[in-house]
Amino acid sequence: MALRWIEGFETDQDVTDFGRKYAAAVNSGSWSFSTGPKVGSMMQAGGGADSELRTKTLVVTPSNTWFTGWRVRCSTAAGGFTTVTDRGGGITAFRGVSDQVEVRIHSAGGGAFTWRVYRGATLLGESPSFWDTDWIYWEFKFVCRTGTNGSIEIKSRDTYHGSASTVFYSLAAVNTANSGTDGADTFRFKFQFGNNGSFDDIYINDDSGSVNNSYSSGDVVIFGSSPNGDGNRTQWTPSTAGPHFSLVNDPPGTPSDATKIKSQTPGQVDLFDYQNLALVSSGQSLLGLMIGTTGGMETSGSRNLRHIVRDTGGSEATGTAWNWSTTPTQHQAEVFEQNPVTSVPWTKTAVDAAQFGIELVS
Ligand SMILES: [Ca+2]
Ligand SMILES: [Ca+2]
Ligand SMILES: [Ca+2]
Repeated sequence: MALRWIEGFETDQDVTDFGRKYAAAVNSGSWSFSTGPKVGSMMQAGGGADSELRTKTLVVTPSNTWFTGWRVRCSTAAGGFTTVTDRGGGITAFRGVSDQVEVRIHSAGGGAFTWRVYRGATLLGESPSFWDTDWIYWEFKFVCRTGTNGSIEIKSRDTYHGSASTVFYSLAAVNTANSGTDGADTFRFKFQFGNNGSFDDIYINDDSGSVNNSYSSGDVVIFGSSPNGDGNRTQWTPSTAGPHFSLVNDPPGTPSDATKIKSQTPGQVDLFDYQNLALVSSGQSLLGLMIGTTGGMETSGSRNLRHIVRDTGGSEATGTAWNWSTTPTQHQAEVFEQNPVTSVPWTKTAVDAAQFGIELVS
């Protein structure tokens, strides 16, 4: 597996949601959400302070080579980039809690921007200027290594700055491992743009596995979907009698932990229908899918749970079991790069018809 994370800012939008989903979710810059450039919602950074999302550990063993995509718009609206300064917005690769290398948006003045590459406080290099008053889909290759073994490569997916076949900026033979050890396992997305930076459609791949092991090569769109119907089985106990799905499809930005389903009977399954995918055409292949479940122990004890995927034909597959042993509400995310029932790439047709849910294993 090589697809490690996706974020489209649709199903989660407040600091409580993000605090469960991410290792760190800092909203000192007052982020907000509005209609996205492609589908669903986007994040807008506000204020002058840093906001950030830092992923949980994405891999057990750090990988040297990573690919990330990020849709960014740096509006030049009033109050924007009139001074030449690093704005602190960018992507940082970490090994554990140690930062390795950062790619940071820099306001170059006159409405122009550059990407600056930092190892700690050391400026390693700076890209050519770009003009980002409309959305640009950027992709980054991080090779996090010591000595002269590290590199950074940046591609742009717009007409003016590049394409899938061209490199916008390349920095080779540099030390990109500030910790002194090769590898990264965590990424931080930082947002600090006054009221003028907007963001969407993040993916993170490493170079392992047979798919999603390089750039995703394009204008990647992340679609967020919530349960919109009860599926094949509703064996868990609802907090309020009636449909189960409406207890667990809490609106983004206003999570309600009081509405929920619960179980203490191993083997019980709840499955849900989900909103169909927008934008993509029928039969179109998808890069991957990530399921997220929010929950925890109601009082005490410990339980093993796993995600369950039910294909349109009625066959089912299960994900990797995890354990919850504490009462604070947590978030468990799991990537299914391909349909686990058929072991072929997901299509819109298959995702739209599939059901996803949760099993109390033991
Ligand atoms: Ca979005
Ligand atoms: Ca709820
Ligand atoms: Ca559906």
